[in-house]
Amino acid sequence: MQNDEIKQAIFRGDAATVAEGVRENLEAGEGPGEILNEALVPPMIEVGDMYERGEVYVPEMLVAAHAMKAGMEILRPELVKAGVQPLGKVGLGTVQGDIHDIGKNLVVMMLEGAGFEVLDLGIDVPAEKFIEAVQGGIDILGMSGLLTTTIPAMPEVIKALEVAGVRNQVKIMVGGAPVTEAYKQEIGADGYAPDAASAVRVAKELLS
Ligand code: B1M
Repeated sequence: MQNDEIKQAIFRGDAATVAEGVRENLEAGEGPGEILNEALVPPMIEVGDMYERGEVYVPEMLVAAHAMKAGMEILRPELVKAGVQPLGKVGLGTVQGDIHDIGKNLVVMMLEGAGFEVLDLGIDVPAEKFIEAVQGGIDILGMSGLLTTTIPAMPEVIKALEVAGVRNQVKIMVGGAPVTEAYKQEIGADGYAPDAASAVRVAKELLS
């Protein structure tokens, strides 16, 4: 299947066609890294850019990310087999006491779409689980929080990482509606992103 056909399927959220295209191109002998970088990543970058320019909204981005994910599910084992290195590994979860995950899931999908490996830690994540993720070897730790009452868990996790002696092993990115650039600075995180598209840009900057 032509990359442009896969791209159009991602734009309209047609998961079945994206999956079929990836399968077909693998069977035709195309490399999994090539499919990732030439068929799946560019449309997701384009959707992210369109979102940042205000040309599409969260639902369009969600629909595109879901379709891309269908392709990723087929591609992931092939990428592992072929030893294709991800851009970096991100561990991401919603902080303790907080069960909002729509935005966090979107960030996960956009990061995957950009070529990051993502360990989704889920919701209501205690500090210990964030520490374990860092000890397991990730490049970026992402914390999402939607409640003014739960985002104080973010500096607590950062303190817990310091106590565990692993703070310097990882970059920390924070986000969620009540989080701001000023809050990121106040708590000593390394990056803040206001939305899923900019989370990809910030993650790349943190690793550059
Ligand atoms: Co809740 N809720 N909610 N809720 N909820 C809000 C957040 C609230 C603003 C509604 C309101 O009062 N107007 C309010 C918070 C007020 C505050 O703290 N200032 C609120 C409240 C109070 C509550 C409860 C306490 C209500 C109650 O029970 N009394 C309760 C708390 C439960 C808990 O967490 N312990 C609660 C429950 C729920 C539901 C379960 C019903 C449901 C969540 C379902 C789910 O997530 N699976 C829910 C929802 C849906 C919302 C609203 C309506 C929508 C949130 C959302 O999904 N937005 C919300 C009101 C609103 O925003 N209009 C509200 C869409 C999503 C794509 O955006 O999550 O901001 P967002 O994510 C963005 C960015 O923030 C950023 O990128 C994302 C994509 O662009 N981003 C990151 C997010 N994480 C990031 C991480 C990054 C980088 C960027 O790096 C790591």
